[in-house]
Parts: sequence; C-alpha cells; structure tokens
Amino acid sequence: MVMIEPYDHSEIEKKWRENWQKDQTYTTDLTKNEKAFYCLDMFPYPSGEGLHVGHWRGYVMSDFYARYQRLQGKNVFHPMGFDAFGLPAENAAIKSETHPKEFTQRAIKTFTAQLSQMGASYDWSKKIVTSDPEYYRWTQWLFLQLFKHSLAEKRKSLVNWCPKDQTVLANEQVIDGCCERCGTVVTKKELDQWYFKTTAMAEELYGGLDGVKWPERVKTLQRNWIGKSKGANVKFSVVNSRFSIEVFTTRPDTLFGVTALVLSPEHPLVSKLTTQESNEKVEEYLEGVASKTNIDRMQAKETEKTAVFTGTYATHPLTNENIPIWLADYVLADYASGAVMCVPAHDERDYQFAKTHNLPIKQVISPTAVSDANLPYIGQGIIISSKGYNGLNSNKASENIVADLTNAAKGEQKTIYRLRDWLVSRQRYWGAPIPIVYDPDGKAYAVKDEHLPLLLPDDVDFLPGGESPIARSKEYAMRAEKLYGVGWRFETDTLDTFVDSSWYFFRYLSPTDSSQPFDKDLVKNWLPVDFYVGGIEHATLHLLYARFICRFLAKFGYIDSSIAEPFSQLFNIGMVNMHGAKMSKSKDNVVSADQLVEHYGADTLRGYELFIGPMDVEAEWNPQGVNGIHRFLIKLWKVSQSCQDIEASDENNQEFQRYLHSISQMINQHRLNTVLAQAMTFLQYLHTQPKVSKKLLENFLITLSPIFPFICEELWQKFGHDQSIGQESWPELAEVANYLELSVRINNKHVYSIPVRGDESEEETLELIKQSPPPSQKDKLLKLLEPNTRRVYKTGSFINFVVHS
Ligand code: ANZ
Repeated sequence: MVMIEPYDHSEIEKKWRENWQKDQTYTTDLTKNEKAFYCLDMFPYPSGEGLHVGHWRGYVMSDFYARYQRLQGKNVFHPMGFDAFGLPAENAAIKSETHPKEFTQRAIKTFTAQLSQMGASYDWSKKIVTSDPEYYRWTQWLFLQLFKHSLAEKRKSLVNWCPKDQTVLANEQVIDGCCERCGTVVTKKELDQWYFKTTAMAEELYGGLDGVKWPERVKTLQRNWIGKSKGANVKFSVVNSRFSIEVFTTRPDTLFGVTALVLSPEHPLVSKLTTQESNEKVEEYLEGVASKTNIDRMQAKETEKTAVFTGTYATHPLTNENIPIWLADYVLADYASGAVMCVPAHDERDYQFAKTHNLPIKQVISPTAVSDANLPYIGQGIIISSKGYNGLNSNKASENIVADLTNAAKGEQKTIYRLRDWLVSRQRYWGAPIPIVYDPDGKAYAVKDEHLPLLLPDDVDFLPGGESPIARSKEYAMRAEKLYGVGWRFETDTLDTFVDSSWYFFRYLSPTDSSQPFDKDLVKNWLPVDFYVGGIEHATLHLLYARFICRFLAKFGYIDSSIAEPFSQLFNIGMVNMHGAKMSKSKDNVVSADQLVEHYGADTLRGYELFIGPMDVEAEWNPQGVNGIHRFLIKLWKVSQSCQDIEASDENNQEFQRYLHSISQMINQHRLNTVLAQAMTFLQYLHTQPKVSKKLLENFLITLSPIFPFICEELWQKFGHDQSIGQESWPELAEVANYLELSVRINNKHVYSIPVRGDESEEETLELIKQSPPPSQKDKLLKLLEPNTRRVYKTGSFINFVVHS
C-alpha cells in the first residue's frame, strides 16, 4: 500500500470529528439491555478559563476505557454534561458584570468545543446542564421526595458561615477550618437552615463501602468522615442535684481511672452546674472561648489545655467517689454528648489536661500482667486497680463493665457516628430554588408539582448580601401570592450545587423526559456506574452525597432496591503539576491544551496525558515530552505506508501476542503509561522488520485506537475499511507457547508477576519493574532497585530481593 502524503494531524482530526458527529458514532442505544457498560467522568463546572492539560488527563483516561470496552463488545454509555450552578459561575459573572446564565452558556460553549476537539467519544445527545429548568425541575422534585419522607427538614442551629461568599457551608465544605471554595476562615452563625438527614443512613453508608471497588484511600477517608465509633454511654449523677451527665466513651475498661468529667463550654448544663464561687472564673473562661475561632480551637498545641472548674462534683457510677466537673474547649460541643469522662492515665488529651491542672492520674490498664507502662498508656491490656474486674483483658472488662452499668441503669452500649446532616440551603442566587412555600403563619409546604420548575426570578441583582438575593425579587414574592394566596411566600434560599450533582448520573439516561426524573427500567439496566473517573477531592463531598441519594432512592422504591451503591468502580486521577505546583491561573502555570492541539494534534496530547506517569499519582508536565509522542505517531504513519498484504511471519505474530498479553494485563490494572511504553517497543520492532503484514498492523491499530482515535481511524480507512475502527473487536489473545511470567519476590515471597519474553538480562528486568510497579508496592519496589540491594535473578523465572529487616 502506498501513501504519499505526510501525517497532517489537523486535517485528519477535523475530518473525523465531523464524521463522528454526522454519523452519531458514539450515540448509545440505551434500550439495548445486553452488555451495558456505563463509563462516567465527574462532570465539570464550566469556568471562564476553559480546559487545561490537567483537566484533560481524567477525560482521556475515561475515554480510553469507553473505547476499550466497546472493542470488548460492550454497549458503552459515555455521557457528558455540566455542573453549571454554583459559586464559580456566580462569582465570575459578578466580576464580569454579566448574568450568570449568560456567563455559563458562554463557558459551556467553550468547554463543548474543547471536549470535542479531544476526540472523546461522548454521547452528546444525552447532555445535561444542571442550571437548565428542565434539569432543576427534577432536582426540586428530589428535594420534595426527601421532604415527604421527613429526610429534608429546616431547623435552627449553629452553622458554618463564609464571610466572603456570604453563605452557609456544609461541614464537608469546610476544609481545615476554611471555605472549600475561597479559603476564607469560616465562622459560626446561628441560622434556620435546611438539612438532608444523611445521619439517618450513617450505618448503611459506612457498611456499603465494603462492597465497592474504590481506591482504599478514598474508602478510608469516607469511613473516617462517617466516623463510626463503638462504645458506651455512661451516666454520672451530679452531687446534690437532679441532673446527670452522660458521656460517650470508646473505652469503658478505663472507667476506674476517671479523675474528672470534662464538659464542652457550650454544654447546656454549664450554667446549672457552676457554683457561685466559681462563677466569675467560668464567665471569664467562656468569654475567652467565644473569641476563639474554630481554627484556634483546633490548632491549639497539644499541651495548651485551657480549662476551668465548675465547683460541682458528680458521683462515679461504680465507685461512688466524687469526681470534679470541669469545662474545657478540647471537648467538642457537637460530638457525642459533648462531655467526656477524663482518664488521664490512658488518653493523650486527658493526660495533658490533668498535668496542666494538677488532677490525679490513676493507672488502671497495664500493657501485660507483668510489665509497667509509661503514661499515658493508650493501648489495651490487663485491668488493674479496678475492683471486681482486675486481671481481665480490656475487651472482657469493657463487656462486663457495660453489662453491669446496664443492669444498674447507669449506662448502655452505644455506637455513634461523626457524620453530621448535610446542610443544603445557600444564601446565593445561582442555584435551584428550594421548592417550599410558607403560609402566613410560617408553616412550610411542598410547592405543588404543577408549579415546578419553580423558576429562578430574573429581576434581581445577584450580589450576595447575607440573605438570599432572591428575597429581593418583587416578581418572586408576587408569584407566591398569586399561586397560593395573600401572605404566602416562597423559601428564598437556593440548593447547594452538590444536590444537583448527587443524582445527575440517573438523569443522563433520560435527559429530555419531561414526565419523570429518570426511567426506572433504564436505571436498573445501567446502574451502578461501571467505571467512574474523577479527583480525590470529592472523597467526602460528592461521593458521599451521591451515595446517600442513591440509597434514599433505593430504600423508598424510586429505583430498584438492588442498586444501593451508585458507582461500583472508582478511579482517582492524579493531578498534573507544573513546576511542582497544581496548575492554576493564580500561579500562572497553566498549560493550555488548545495551543498544543493546534501544534501537535489531539492524538499526541492524549498520548502524552497517559504517558506522563501512573494515572493515579501526581505528574509533572514536561513540555518536551509531547514531542516524543508526536514522533511516535509519525513513525506509525510511516510504518503503515510500508506494510504489505502478506501473512505475518510466526515470529512477528508471536511478538504481537507478547505485546498483547502484557498490555491486556496493564489495562486491567489501569497502568496506561506502561501500555504506551509497550506500544513504543512494539512499533520499534516493526520498524526494524524487512516486511510488515497489513493484517498485523491492523490489529496493532485496534489496540492503539483507544489512545489515538483519530490517526487510527484514518489509517483504518486508508486500509480500505468503511466502518469505524471502534466497531471492531479487540484482537484475540492466543496461547503463546513461550510467553512467560516472571515472579518478583521479596525475601522469597511472591509480590507480583510481570510478563516477559524469557531472555531478558537482569538490567532489562529491573527496567521492567521500574516501568510498571503495582501502585500498592511501588515505593517499596523502587527502593529495592537501588544498586546495593542484594538480589538473585533467574532468567525468565524470578527475581528475588533480599532485604534484612
Ligand atoms: C474515656 C476514654 C479513655 C476515652 C481512654 C478514650 C481513651 P472517637 O473514637 O473519635 O469516637 N470524646 C467523647 N466525646 C467527645 C467530645 N464531645 N469531644 C472530645 N472528645 C470526646 O473518640 C471517642 C473518645 O473521645 C471517647 O472515649 C472520649 O474519650 C472522647 F483511655 O472516653 B474516651
């Protein structure tokens, strides 16, 4: 076959973008029940800046798997949309003095053009935009279903307030005491707000994590956030009073070591417990605490345990001793009962507190029956100095102590969660209006179905002012009275944008259905999402909220009850850095994708995004690296020109099979950078062959097409095919006679295997390990590759690193 023209990426990419769109190549027939594969990206919020090379990485990865699964015969659904409500659009709109709607529409246009430039195989016919009334009508519906089941409620409480954005924030949106969006230190305010009762499903949300294929890191973050603690409530009655104080402890075995009770300064009994003599000091202490920000309280050095004595005592439930009651701000008001039993000998914070304020330190746990411990000793052990329980181990003692407390009605077993309800109301303009209407007495009712969508009013300046800008809309006020009667008014807060994104993956299945939010049968066929790609920053935000909503819908029969989890597999994409820092406009280190596409083509950029390093770790952008991928494509173009219509030699076939074996493994393990490295080696091999078979090259092209869809499609057509290469099947894996696996061992223990030809030198084998260590063992293995580690190598069989512990 003769091709004379050079590789002209702009012409090729333009042609195929248009063809794919015209032929609707990636439109999915959702009614086809078999082999459904739902491949999803976390959808972007359309910012003014458009996409940079960091954004590309995740989209290229998910597109790789969408295309790969199609080649595996799956009916792949790969949709895209826009998380268009929210602060970024609103703030940008304020800055540029345009309406957020206009700003958003413009940004979506740019994003859409950029995404299609990438050659991502999205089914654009299913696009959704969360700020469209056709979408938020159903977000409002969702709110009302939660309201109906008493899982959405309005209540007064101390909430997080961002002074800059002038709105409340959910706990999940406060990162180290600062606003997740703008970094301003968050303060507290008492406000009447709407909540979704996520705590009602704490146990299911915690337990459900066991069944999903998610990175351990994310599961751990989410488990810690939900914070399940098993322990007991213990009741201490207050001396000479009708009050009692309940504490939660995870260590009932330490009960005999209690030398004080410590209440948070905000505890409701503080004023009742403070004696006259102590009053002045307590008042002074409370004032001091009130002037501290949450950050001060959280960041107080370990040794700074400020506290004050109330003057009152409680009775120990088992020994009847008098226990002094103190206040200290290291005890949090909103966790458990807001009071702790202080055991200085066995708890770090209690120890510091006791040292500072000269309280007795009483050891009741010993590490073993014979040894003594440095205090505080926080581990479990053998009980001492605890009459009736001495000699028992911690577990048994806890069990017995809780049983005895229960019998005496002085305590009970208890499991608590750190998770708080999700605060969903916002005092901002650019969000879905909360579909609630109040009667003249202030009682809340659901907005009637026929009045949905409850449209955002247009007659407002959307500048924040502490209350929702919608409250200033005359039209909104009149609309409520017209529909419901004089004195009626709509809720004027809007919904957190995380509500919009908590259910969007259902809506993709029926984006234009005006009669229902989603089709239950389609949901049954397509959910859970098979492969979900996005950043780790959503571990305790979006990923938690979406799980809550999915569980809610399943529990109340809106979707099939078998779909308890929305995302069966999750992949966290590593960030792309420039000069060691995350790309951002403020740091002026953003690499624009557009220019690179223009210069090298989208295929080159796609390849480099994958080649830059393991997909789940951060990677440093190297402008030179792009060139290497481009040269690879030029070589591919050339080799394709010289191939012939002949049978491939046995050796060529075998070499291809080895390549196919290794990349198949790597694809399963999401090691796409090494897939490309293998492809480069194989192309180099073909390049050195006197003759290359067209059939073999075609198979090679199929394996490359998920990475380089444009050039592969073009060459495919040039080879005489009139169907898209995406409709082909992945080449068949043959049993290769001399295909081998080499076992990588540490101290003779097998760690993982790598595919080899079997004749590699020791150096080549080390290089293979370096290129593709399994993520979980990576640091360990890379250390072992240093020259001074002793190792034993048996060609084609194993490599054993000998490590002295
Ligand atoms: C006595 C004790 C002895 C405790 C001991 C620990 C070790 P997690 O695991 O995070 O749930 N605690 C309870 N309520 C608190 C609050 N409102 N603010 C600060 N601390 C609080 O932690 C539970 C433990 O944290 C509880 O168990 C309690 O201290 C403390 F050797 O009780 B422990």
